[in-house]
Amino acid sequence: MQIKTQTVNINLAKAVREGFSKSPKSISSMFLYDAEGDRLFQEIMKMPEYYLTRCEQEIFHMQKEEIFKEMRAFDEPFNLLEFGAGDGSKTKILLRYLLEKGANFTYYPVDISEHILSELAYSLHEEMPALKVHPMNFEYFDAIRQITNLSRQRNITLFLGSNMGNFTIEQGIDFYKNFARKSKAGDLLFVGIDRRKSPYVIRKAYDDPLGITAAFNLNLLRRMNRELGACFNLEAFRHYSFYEPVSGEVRSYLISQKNQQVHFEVLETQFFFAKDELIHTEISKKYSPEEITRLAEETGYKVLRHFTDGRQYFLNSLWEVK
Ligand code: AVI
Repeated sequence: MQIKTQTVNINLAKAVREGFSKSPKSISSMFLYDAEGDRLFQEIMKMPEYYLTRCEQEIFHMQKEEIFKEMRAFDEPFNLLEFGAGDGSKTKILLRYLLEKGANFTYYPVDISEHILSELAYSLHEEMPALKVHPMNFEYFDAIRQITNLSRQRNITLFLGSNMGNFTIEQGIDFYKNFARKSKAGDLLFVGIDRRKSPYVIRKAYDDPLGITAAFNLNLLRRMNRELGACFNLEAFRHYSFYEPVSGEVRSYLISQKNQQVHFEVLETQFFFAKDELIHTEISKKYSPEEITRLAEETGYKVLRHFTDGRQYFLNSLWEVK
């Protein structure tokens, strides 16, 4: 198979070499988001079982006035950063309101997907031509390094959609501490968090009957076929996810359905997958409000306020850098 060098993803190659040499095999969930992964995630957000997006939208629609009052968003100019901006479907509710009310700010959406970021920039230009936008195509930790290059105005940073749930506890602590260190006193962080709730509700959100989540997970293999010249047969793996209510983690895996050897042309190597062997692909952690407050305080922030939806499924928490 002929692989064009420009399509070879060095980070993915490194992640595969490391992650597939461990037991159990694993790969970071950030590689779920190629163009097809972005599209499938947008489908997931529309699924009736995936309550997260609608709960957060409800919070924004119902409480935007209160949120921005608490942020003091109309007092002085500020930088509005967003980690993992995605298609901006929820953020647009906030951006529209800020523009309507005359807030003075520049929007910096950060995303690892170049594709989704350029779509977002285009749609914002069409829908809100007055908005000042500077897209930043970085991984989260690289983006943090860029933050000191922004103007000295106050930073208000959004980290919505339960994106932080995809961190392990250690990664989350590392991320928030790092971010607090780079921030100025008084900078704000507004995080969207999926709350602990009935395990039945959570389990369904990650294993829908139409198999959209399964397709999203399996797309990782298709991506490796395309970008690393791998020869995965997608039929020979199955999506498996479960919610563990004590840790509050949904864990997602791909499970090999038979003994199989998969060759990676670009890596000039092959990996063996035994029947029923797992590849761990994602953690989606759920938090209680107490866990959130503890996490904020341990990592250099003071919680100003929690905002929640009518069913108390989701929570947006506003933190100030100490
Ligand atoms: C992007 N992230 C917050 C989603 C989540 O809920 O963990 C990704 C996802 N994975 C399966 N369904 C949705």
